[in-house]
Amino acid sequence: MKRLKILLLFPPKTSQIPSMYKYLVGISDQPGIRTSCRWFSEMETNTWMKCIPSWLLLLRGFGSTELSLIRVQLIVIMLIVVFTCLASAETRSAKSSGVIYTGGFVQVPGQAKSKMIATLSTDTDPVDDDITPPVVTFDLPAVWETTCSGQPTIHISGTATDDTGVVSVVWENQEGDTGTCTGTDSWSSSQVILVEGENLVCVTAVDSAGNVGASSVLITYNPNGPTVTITVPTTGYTYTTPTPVSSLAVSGTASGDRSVTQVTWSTVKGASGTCTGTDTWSIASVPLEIGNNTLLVTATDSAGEFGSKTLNIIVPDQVAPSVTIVSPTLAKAPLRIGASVPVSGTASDNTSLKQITWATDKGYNGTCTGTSNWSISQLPLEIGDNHLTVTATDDWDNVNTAQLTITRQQTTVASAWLGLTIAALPMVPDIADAKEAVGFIANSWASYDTDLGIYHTYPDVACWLQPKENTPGRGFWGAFATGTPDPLGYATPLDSQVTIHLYPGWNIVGNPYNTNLNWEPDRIRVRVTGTSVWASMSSSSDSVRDYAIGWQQDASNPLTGAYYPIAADTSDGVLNYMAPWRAVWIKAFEECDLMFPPPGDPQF
Ligand SMILES: [Ca+2]
Ligand SMILES: [Ca+2]
Repeated sequence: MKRLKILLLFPPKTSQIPSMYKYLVGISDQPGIRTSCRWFSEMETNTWMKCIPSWLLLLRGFGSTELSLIRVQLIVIMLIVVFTCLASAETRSAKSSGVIYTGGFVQVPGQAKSKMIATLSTDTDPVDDDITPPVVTFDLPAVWETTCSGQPTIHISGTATDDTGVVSVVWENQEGDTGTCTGTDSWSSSQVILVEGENLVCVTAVDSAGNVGASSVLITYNPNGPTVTITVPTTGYTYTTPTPVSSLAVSGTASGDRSVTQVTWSTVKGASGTCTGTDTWSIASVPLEIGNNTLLVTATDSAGEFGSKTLNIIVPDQVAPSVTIVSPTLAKAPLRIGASVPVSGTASDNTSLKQITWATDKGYNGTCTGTSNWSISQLPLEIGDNHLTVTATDDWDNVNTAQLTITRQQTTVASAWLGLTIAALPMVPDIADAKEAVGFIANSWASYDTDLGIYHTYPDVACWLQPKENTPGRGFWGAFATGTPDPLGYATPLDSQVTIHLYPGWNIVGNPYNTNLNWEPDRIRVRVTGTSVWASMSSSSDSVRDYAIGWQQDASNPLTGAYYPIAADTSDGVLNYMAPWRAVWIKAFEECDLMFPPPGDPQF
């Protein structure tokens, strides 16, 4: 696996195109944030590049004849990428035919020191899909532009993160000095060499796929300035407070060839002030926030020369995040039908959330999509209780959890929905599109419109499961292959009342509940439209017949079958209950509402 990287840039500080120059090349996938940069020398200009504006210089040659053809091809693409980026002031990254394009503007803080822009790289290993470079950040120096004095070396440190893992981290300055940093995810080096004046120091991280990410800092080195040391709370580079305090006392010394006239301080959180004392100075109270409060102490001498020292003061976050499961609700969780359920919720933290993960006692687990608003697209469920634990983790690895028990109900769809069926869904389905929800053969799905006396056949939306809330109680003709799907949704609570509207004539009425429903005309209620009085079906013979007609598939040929009666009386061939997932014909003589006794409400 070999990667060939081509990098573009704006020349720093000059509009001239030199034949030899050192250039900072930067790459970004987010406007305003450098994710990569690198120094190059031996920049070449070629005659056919003259069409490019003089302020935009190009790429280094490969110096390898076998690559010349690739070079020409890529240069053409490169120009398109560059000008696209210039025109849109945005960045983008794409991969096509083994070529990775990344482009965009990067405004380096503190004027036009260097602005950088776009990169292409060839990916000779099409199997490798990692095109994400590591992201490098500095902890020290914590600000992009800083100063230092004393010894001509500086300590730098920071982090490098990557989706597949960082392999190595190196630093390099514009003089060509380079060194390997200690560590990868957390890296540091105490031996970065400085020259008097401005030093652009670049740290480059490489991931296992060869993607390069980098970041830089600009350090102004003044060898004549006073040397500042920090002695309290530590002489090291980093101090982590034992508890989340809001302020800290800091003190140290300053000395040089001339007398020190003033020592000032500032933090990256925006606090600043003048220290008490000079040769030995102190700050009574540096205000702190959770996170890194890098402190910069600067001493000025009688000649106006200055020197500085930084200390990372880290205040730990010890507050756990909060996490809540919003859907399913506690009321719906015991009612789930089907092999999975979408889950969603919220989380929050006093600093920031790293990730939300989930696991069930059935052995399933994963990472949620999102953090403050998180979701699990489909949580796998097994029949019975599924204990779900959702865990929120903040950037400091504090955790908190939320639990919910989701019960997947036993269903008998497979037997009820074999072959030709008068089907019912005792549930509010997740999906209104009947085909998507129940998966019948071809377009073999229809509802009967008693009022109009016609069938509505799929894809007519009149036979869809909408409004979804009105699905319990409806009935449909459907034809199913063996191995019918389990529709996803929430069952009707067994103690809830379902009102079913009937029109004069034969109506297809579904069992609204996921259980057998005894046919009890004394308890089944009827209310004539326009009135408010419910009467028993037994005493409503002018409104509705007190029996129903069901359909039973032929076991040997389920695409055929025969009608059978459902009534209170259990004489020959009569069934006295409605099975779940089935619907029946019921004849009304006038427009009325029907209500079955809820199986979970014996008082009904
Ligand atoms: Ca990567
Ligand atoms: Ca926290």
